[in-house]
Amino acid sequence: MQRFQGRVAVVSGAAQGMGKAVALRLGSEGATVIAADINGAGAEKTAKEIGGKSIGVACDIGDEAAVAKLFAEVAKFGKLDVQVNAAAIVPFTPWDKIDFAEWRRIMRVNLDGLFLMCKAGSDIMRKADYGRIINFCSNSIFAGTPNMAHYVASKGGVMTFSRALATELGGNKITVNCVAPGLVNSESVQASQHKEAFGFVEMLQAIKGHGQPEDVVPAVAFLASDEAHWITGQTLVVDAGMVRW
Ligand code: 4PL
Repeated sequence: MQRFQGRVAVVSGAAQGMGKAVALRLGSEGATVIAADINGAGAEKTAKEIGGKSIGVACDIGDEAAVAKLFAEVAKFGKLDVQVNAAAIVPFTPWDKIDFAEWRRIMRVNLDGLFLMCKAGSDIMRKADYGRIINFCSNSIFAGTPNMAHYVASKGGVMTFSRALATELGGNKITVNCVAPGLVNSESVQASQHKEAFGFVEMLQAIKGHGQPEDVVPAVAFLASDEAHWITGQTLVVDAGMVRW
């Protein structure tokens, strides 16, 4: 399939995990991708793997000035068709270790960063009366997954913000949807104690196995495609049936 021929896409969190997997797929289907990540070298590596006019940009999405710099690069492409917001901090912090600084560290990236990215992206999309925004939620908002109360709160915000943004941007024919993965075997999970939860999570899944970044990609690509124009404000759980709602 070549659903993104001639399309310009920005993907945050594109240096690793699901963000990288999504960036590679959009690129392989023809998109020019601006791969953004706080790990600038990793973002550039992703862009190089895609090839063509794709670029990598170092960006801390929680920093308003850094997001402005990122979108100065996006503006050079003349339009923005697709925005995938995958960047997030995935903490493993027991409740008694969450102080206000730790709470703010997560909110700053997972929610403030999403706000900054969606504000800048939609400012470009509104001019064209076209756009696809896909935000990364998490099935932990349904499960109340332990050791990440601040993360769960931030992802609940991602879902409800996306609903509201879908309403605001519908008049401009911009869709805003979420995917809500379960536990996925990404670099950030492998680097944390979350990796110890695969057995428990698998027990709850309707379909057995350990989620991989590539398992989430098709849902994102569909929501990013032209033909998903009648779907907005939705959250699609992509977790092998761990959560059914
Ligand atoms: C079920 O989003 O949804 C662990 C770590 N377990 O980040 C998540 C589950 C994690 C999740 C998540």
